[in-house]
Order: sequence, then C-alpha cells, then structure tokens
Amino acid sequence: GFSTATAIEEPIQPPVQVNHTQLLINGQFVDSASGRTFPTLDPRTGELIAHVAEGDVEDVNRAVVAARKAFDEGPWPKMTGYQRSCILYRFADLIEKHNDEIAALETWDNGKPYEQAAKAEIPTLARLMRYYAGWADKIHGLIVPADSPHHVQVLHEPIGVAGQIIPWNFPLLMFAWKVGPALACGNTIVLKTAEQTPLSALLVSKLFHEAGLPDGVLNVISGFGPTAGAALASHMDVDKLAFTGSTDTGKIVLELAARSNLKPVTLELGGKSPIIIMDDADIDQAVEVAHFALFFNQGQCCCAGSRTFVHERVYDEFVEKAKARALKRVVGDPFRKGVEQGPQIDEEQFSKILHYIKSGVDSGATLVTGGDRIGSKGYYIQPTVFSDVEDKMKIAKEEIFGPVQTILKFKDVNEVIQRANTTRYGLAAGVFTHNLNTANTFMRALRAGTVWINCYDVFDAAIPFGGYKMSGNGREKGIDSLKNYLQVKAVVTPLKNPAW
Ligand code: TXE
Repeated sequence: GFSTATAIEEPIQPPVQVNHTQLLINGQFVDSASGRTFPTLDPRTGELIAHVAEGDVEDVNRAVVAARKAFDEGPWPKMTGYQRSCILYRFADLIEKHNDEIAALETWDNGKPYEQAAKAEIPTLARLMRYYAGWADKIHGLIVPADSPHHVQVLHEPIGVAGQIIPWNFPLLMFAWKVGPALACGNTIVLKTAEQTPLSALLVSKLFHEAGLPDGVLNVISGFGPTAGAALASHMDVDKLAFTGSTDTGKIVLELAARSNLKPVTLELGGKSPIIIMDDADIDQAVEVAHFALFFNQGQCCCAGSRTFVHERVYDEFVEKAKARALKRVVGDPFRKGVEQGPQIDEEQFSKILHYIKSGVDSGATLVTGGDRIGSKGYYIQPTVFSDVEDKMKIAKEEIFGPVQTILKFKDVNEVIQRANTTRYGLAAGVFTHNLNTANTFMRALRAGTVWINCYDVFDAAIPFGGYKMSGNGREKGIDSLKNYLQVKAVVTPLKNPAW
C-alpha cells in the first residue's frame, strides 16, 4: 500500500520563523496602501502560516515609481557590469549561508519536500545567481560593417522597469529565472509573487539588499492576479513584462500589455509534454525516469511528462512496473526525511486534480493505482496511474498539474510523432531509445522547446528553457534570457576619411 502513515501524523513544526510579511518597496518593508492583508496557508493542513500585506493598484504604482527612479537616476544601470556582478555574487553567498532557513520557508509555504528544497532548489538558486553574475560584465554590443562610409555601433542597453509575475510551484527558481537576467542587464524590477507562496521571495530579497542591492532596484509585491498582477501587466510605465503561469492567464496579461503601452511580453505557460518509450529502451530506467518526470514536485511542473507513450511490445511490462513504482512512492509530511511527495499547493488545485481523476475513470481509462486523497487534512493525493488512456480523453489533453500519470500505447514511430505533436502545447518532450537513428528522428520531429533523450528534467543555468505553440514565447536561462531584457540601439556616424 501507500506510505500514508506519515501524511496523517501531526505536522512537524517547521524549523523557521516568518519574519517578513510586508511589501518590499524602495528597499523598505511597508504595509499595503489599503492596510489589507491575506492569509498564506500551510498545504499540509490548510491552516494559517501568516497574514501577508495584500498589494493592489496603488502599491504597484508606488513600486513602479521606485523602480523608475532607481532606473532613471541610478545607480543601478549606471554602475559598471562588474559592480553589478559583485552584488549578485554576494547575494549567492548569502543564499548559501541561509540555505536551510530559506528551504524551510519554501517547504512550509509550498509543501515540497524539505530535502528537495534544501539539497537541490536553494543551491540551484545560488547557482543561477552566479551564472547571471558572470554575465553582468560580459554584455556588450557590436561594431557592424556598413556598405557605406559610416561607423555603425549596435549598443545593448537595459530596457528599463521590468514587471515580473511568477507562479507558486517553484517560487524561488521562478524568482531566479526572472530576476537574474533582468538585473545582470541593468534593469530594475517590480516582481509579483503568487498568492499561494509569498514568503520566500521576501526573505531572499531582504538578503539581496544586505548584499548591496540599491533601494528601488527590486520591489516585491504580494497579492492576487486580477488586482496586483493586472495592475503590473497594464502599467504604462512598465517597459517589459515576464510571466510564468497558466496559458489562460498568459493570454490575459498579453492583452493587458497590448492595450496599455505595448510592452514586450515573454510567456512561460502550460504543457502536456509527451514521453516516448521505444521497445529497445532500457525499461527499468524508462520507468524510473518517467515516474520522476511526472511525479516530481507533486506533479506541479510546467514540463511534467504528462503523456507517457509506450510501445506496444513493452506496454504491459511498463504499466506493471510503473504501478509498482507509484506504490513505492513515499508520501508524507514534507519536513520528514525520505519523503518524496508532499501535499498539493492548495484546495483549488487539490479539487481540480481529483476532478481530473474522476474524469479519467468516467471516460474509460483504467485506474491502475491510486485515485484518492490521503488522510482527511491538507492536500495529499495518492500517486495515481492510468493506463489505456486515449488521445481524445480530457486527461490526455489538459494539464492536470498533479500526481497523475497517464499511459498511452503506440505501434510505430510516425504514428507516435503525430500523436505527440497533436497538442496546443509544446514545452518539452522525452524519448527513450538506444537507436541513434530513432533518437535523431524524434529530436527533430518533436515540436517542443526541450527534448530530453534518455533522461528528463535535466536543467542547467546555461540551458535555454521555453515553449513552442501555446506553451509560450521567449526563452529563460542561458544566453537567450538576456535578450528579453536588452534594448538594441543602432548608432550611426559618418566616417570623414573612410580609408581609415
Ligand atoms: O495559475 P495563474 P494558477 C497551470 C496549472 C494550474 C493552472 C492554474 O495547470 O493548475 O495553471 O494555476 C497571476 N493578471 N500552471 O491559477 O492564474 C497569479 O497571481 C495578472 C502552470 O495558479 O496563471 C500568479 O502570480 N496576473 C504554471 C500567476 O499569475 C495574474 C505554474 C500564475 O497564476 C492574473 C502555475 C491576471 N488577471 C500554474 N491572474 C507553469 N507554467 O509552470 C493570475 N495572475
């Protein structure tokens, strides 16, 4: 059976205190203009962690004024790249110093396993900051040879005030993907965190100021989407918008940006990423990686491998082994050692996932294991596996964003390419095969921003990440992310003596 025992025990007291619940505007923690707050809840119990200042239009306005001033008057964009880079490096050092405290806060507010936060995510936050610190003094333009007697320079300048809206599934990694490149390029920021997870960004932003970040460069607003988020997306004095979240909300913010000042928008949206397992694959490895690809982070990953296509010759074996692996998954209090899966983020996602499970059963898929909640408190869901899933079913088409693996059967390469690509999304894909020709065919044919061959969810600060089709536009991380935050200026001067 499931390792449910730990889930229903009394929750472990988190080894951290909540010290910052106000908005961070111009380097100061302040209450919201309205004085209103909202509760942030513990996903293990649904109980209160803290009341947090609720930002709205007026607070976004104040934050944009601060960011504008910090951009126009400096010192941030006027500092040398090396000076900016030193502050980013110092911030990374402080993250390492406070690793366990930051990880505990992230786990408490989000529900992800503490070991995952402490050993992987917070160290990755530091790594990402060092990556962007490394870029800060290496961003430069070009001298372009023109077909006329002119000296042509192409300058790369920061865009200005960046508005950034992030989700709750990886609060600090999303913070890093957005804040890192924006600051390396010399922009200033107003960041809106997700209403489910406002706490960790406030803590690390405080550390950023300790590292020497000037006031007004990074402003952090807690609050809701249709109020604070929409105010940021439609603000006339925000020069660029970056968003990660659902495809539906992505459409809204793009429209708000267009209707206001046409600010450029990068979008990181949903997915329904295929994993394809050929009959020549190492089945045990494929089972393990496909399990990880779907269940990692409680299934709350934009690039979750959420359509597992298995070749008919190895299908039955795969389904049996996937079931056995799901049954072994350790679900429980995320602060407990050895726990692989904590609770889902909130009541809304929890009910949405249970609804999809019911829809899977109703549409005739085979429920191989799981299918229910665990315990009566908090948002724990059994690791769930469906087989006999068909392309037309809702569970094969829509993003479930939970611990629900859907396994589909296929016969040949061309068929599965066509089926894998028949989706409005195009974020990621995985392929398991030992045949080089097959791998080459898939890597070119799959319409996705990332294709993992014989692996999945391998991330790196230097690897660009983003979507085809309705999974978004623009790339984060790597050299590509810098382009999102740079304005290109051509400067042309006549050459009086073209011979020289
Ligand atoms: O997303 P939203 P939600 C998917 C996943 C999930 C679904 C809904 O399928 O089940 O989205 O989750 C802000 N103007 N992903 O409701 O609404 C909001 O406050 C401006 C995939 O959490 O997209 C938050 O900060 N901003 C995803 C952010 O948008 C608005 C990660 C994301 O919330 C807004 C999360 C508005 N009108 C969910 N409405 C991924 N790609 O990783 C909301 N927001």
